[in-house]
Amino acid sequence: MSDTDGSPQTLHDAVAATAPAALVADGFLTVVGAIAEGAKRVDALTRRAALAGMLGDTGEMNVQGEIVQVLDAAGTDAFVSSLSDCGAVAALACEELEEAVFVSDRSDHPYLVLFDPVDGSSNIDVAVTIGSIFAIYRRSDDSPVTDATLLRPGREQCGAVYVVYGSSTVLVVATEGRVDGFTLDPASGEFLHSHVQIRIPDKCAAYSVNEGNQGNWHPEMQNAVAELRSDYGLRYVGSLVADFHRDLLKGGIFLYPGDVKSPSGKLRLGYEANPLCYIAEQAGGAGSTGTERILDVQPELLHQRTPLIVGNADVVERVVARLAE
Ligand code: AHM
Ligand code: MG
Repeated sequence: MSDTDGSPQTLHDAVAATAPAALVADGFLTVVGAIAEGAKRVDALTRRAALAGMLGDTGEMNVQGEIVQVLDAAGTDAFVSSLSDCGAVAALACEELEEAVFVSDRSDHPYLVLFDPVDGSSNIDVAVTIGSIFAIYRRSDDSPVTDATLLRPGREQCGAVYVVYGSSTVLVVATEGRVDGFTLDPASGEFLHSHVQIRIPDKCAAYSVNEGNQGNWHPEMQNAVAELRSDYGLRYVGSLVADFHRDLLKGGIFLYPGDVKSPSGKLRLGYEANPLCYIAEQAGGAGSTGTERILDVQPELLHQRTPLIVGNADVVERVVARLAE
């Protein structure tokens, strides 16, 4: 979408023009703006990673039992402060924080945000693409926000965002029935509308899975992936956002299944699987645990893991059918 002079619209103007009016009236642009501000900070740190002291780990372990990278901690600070201060968010949950952050119970803070501040952080030290992922919900009423308030099935999201910090930095935002991409313009420091109404192409171009885990997969999953292997090329970055972004734009399927060692897989429901499956569905794709639509899973824990299969709807369905055999 472009302004009358033909230049691309800003994130603010394009989302204001396309998001559901009820969301725009309720501060959705403020939330997206706060995500964009945090993302610019993470982008700046990523671009200068070694020079900004952003390589390596902090020596600490997060709630998932994973080593916290320096950029994980900096990204957490950036988004917790931009979202807490924006004036529209009631509570936050973040991959790196064991407990939720409760900001305000006031009715003029209608949004809940669950996020992964720096996804694919094992790739930071080797200058490979990373990302940030956000699930956005509207509070269902004005009652005080508690941990339970944050355990919503993904189908109740009112929007979702991811940012991919790659050879360019792109912020993708989805609301009901619509997905758009915005490229960070280094000259103006603005996210500008570059990908209008994204739809997953009909044809699946590649499959994406960590083949190194094959020995731990159940036989049904081994058979399903063998079929994918014979039909498609393999692409695997090892950063979920990077793999998902490629699948969204080029067509593809991403799998991180459960296996004999990790029955629920590796990825987290609340701030990885749910927002990406919401975005996939709005763009014509699908997301499944292997037995259930991801967006229908009722979360029981803030940091719960889930098997994930997401991408072209027909190929996701085909894998789900194989798993049921
Ligand atoms: P993170 O959120 O701690 O970075 O971990 C999630 C990442 C995903 O980005 C990626 O899809 C997956 O872990 C890769 O895992 P593996 O190295 O086991 O293939
Ligand atoms: Mg992650």
